[in-house]
Amino acid sequence: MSIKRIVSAAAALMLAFFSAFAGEEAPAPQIINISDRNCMSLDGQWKYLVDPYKLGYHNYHQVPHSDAGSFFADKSFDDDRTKLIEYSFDRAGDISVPGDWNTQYEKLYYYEGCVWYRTKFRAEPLEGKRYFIYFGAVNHTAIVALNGKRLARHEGGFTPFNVEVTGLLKSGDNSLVVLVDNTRKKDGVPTDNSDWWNYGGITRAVSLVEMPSTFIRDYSVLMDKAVVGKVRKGKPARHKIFGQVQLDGELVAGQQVRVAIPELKLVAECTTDASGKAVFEMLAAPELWSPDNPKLYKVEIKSAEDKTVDRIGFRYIETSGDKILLNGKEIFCKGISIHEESIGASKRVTTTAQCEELLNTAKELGCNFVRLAHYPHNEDMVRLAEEKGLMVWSEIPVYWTISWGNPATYANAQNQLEEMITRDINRANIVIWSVANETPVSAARTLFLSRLIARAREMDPTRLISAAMEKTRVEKDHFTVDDPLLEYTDLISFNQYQGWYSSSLEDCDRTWWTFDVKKPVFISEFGAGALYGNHGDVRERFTEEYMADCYRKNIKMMTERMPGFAGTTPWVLKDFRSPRRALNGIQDDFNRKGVISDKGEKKRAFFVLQDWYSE
Ligand code: GCB
Repeated sequence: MSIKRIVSAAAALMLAFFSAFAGEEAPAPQIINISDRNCMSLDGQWKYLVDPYKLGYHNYHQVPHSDAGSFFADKSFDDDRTKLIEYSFDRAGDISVPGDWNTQYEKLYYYEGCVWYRTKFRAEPLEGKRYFIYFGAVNHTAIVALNGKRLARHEGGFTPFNVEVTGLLKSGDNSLVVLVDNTRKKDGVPTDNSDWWNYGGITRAVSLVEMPSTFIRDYSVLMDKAVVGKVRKGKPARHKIFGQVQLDGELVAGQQVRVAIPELKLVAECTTDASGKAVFEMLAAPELWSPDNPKLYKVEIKSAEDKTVDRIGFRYIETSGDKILLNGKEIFCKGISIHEESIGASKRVTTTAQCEELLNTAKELGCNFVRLAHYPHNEDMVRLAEEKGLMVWSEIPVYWTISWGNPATYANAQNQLEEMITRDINRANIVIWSVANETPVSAARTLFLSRLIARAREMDPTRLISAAMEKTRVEKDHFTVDDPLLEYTDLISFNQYQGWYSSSLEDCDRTWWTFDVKKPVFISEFGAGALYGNHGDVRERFTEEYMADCYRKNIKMMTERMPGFAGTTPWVLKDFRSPRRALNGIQDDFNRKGVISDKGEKKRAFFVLQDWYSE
């Protein structure tokens, strides 16, 4: 082959490669408070095609297909049988959206890879309106196409995204195709190794959203902790309520925006800058949100063409020495960690009732706090927790051994952090953003995490920021946390499994702790495994007796020999599916550290924790 031909073949390949990525740019900026919008649900039975070799995406030499040549085109063998079309969504099986695929079909239980989803829906787009397809979450990457045109690619399995379809949405029938890929990747966030089920699919609700041409895309309404002016006896203290409103559409400086809290008789009138952002502040003495009084106010936000209403609570959270203060008063966080997996069927949560069931169990335990592990949970979960007076620790799946040196991995982690904070910045119950879980200490990792922390503080100056770190042995039974990340976090928060992983039950009785910095100590995990109904000697692993004793000993250790102990979220509310649990007859693909079983039965440890929390 001549040099010229090689060069032109390479150029053709490059062109094919890059043109395939046209239409796979990032989605439109996130629209918040979606439940208040004019939405048409696209949930229901979609068609699905399993595609482990990405046949519908690229050819046998792995050159990506054009839109027309790919499954995004939604053609069918039956359209014209003289043509070779080797797929048909119309002939494919049905799959529920939202839902994970693993628990819908036995053949997909362990499946990790690509699955194509297709739904057809009717629409009547109106002149002058803008349209978006909103996805609550798709695990892990999604490429979205409408009516044969590829539009956007989103990475991150637990945060929402929306794709603009204005102009493409047709009157009458529309075809929406999503290529979902849950392949685990070394450079991914999470990485290829974790301790939860890698549920694939369109796991949260999908809707078609109609917006005015210039609309309110996102906003924050936050309370500053500083008290303004003198506090008069018997009167609530005044604070600054501040925030910003971001418009989307035709942006010129000087657009009017109004933020009102009718119950407080408060109105802020402000105007946008050239980028469509308006900032405001007002003084107020609201009734404060707390676990005992989860008060929410109706907040109205108006622009020339748009209006949205939210329910927002006001509170302030801070630390003072080794104490956590909520609204200026010390609070002990009585928590539990929760995975987003339903009780009973043990699948990805898809309904409000399933969120209710998990949170009500936490309330029954006596909790005022939940750690929503190890990724952002669905919005219903956070909002319901807010109504029930449960404070929340919310985190991104930077878990164990991320590729710290890879800029793309960092960009992915930061994007997930930003999407989480954008969606939930107005939730009063979220008191901690956490950037990582049990990450091995190294210079590259601390730099990675400190950058995430700086970004979180920049987006939201009103919350505590932390990470679930790990313990360090000083000598024999004496432990501490020796982690350079402590310089950046508000808490000394860490997971410790005294009595389960690293030591015997008796060791708990001797373990003692000291810390070199004075910050609140938060035990983000402790626990032990037991199969519900498995009884035996207190020293026998996986019996309820062992687990209950481990809880008793840990509670004693933390309350008596851990200075600055300010809260805990034991691991974990419910037995959850994990591919790392291979002990048949006991684990059967479940991590058995739940204080309730996968079916919801209460283990003895549940009552130990409940008794302690009720003290
Ligand atoms: C941990 C992890 C959590 C695991 C748990 C366990 O430290 O943070 O994701 O599931 O231990 O059970 O091993």
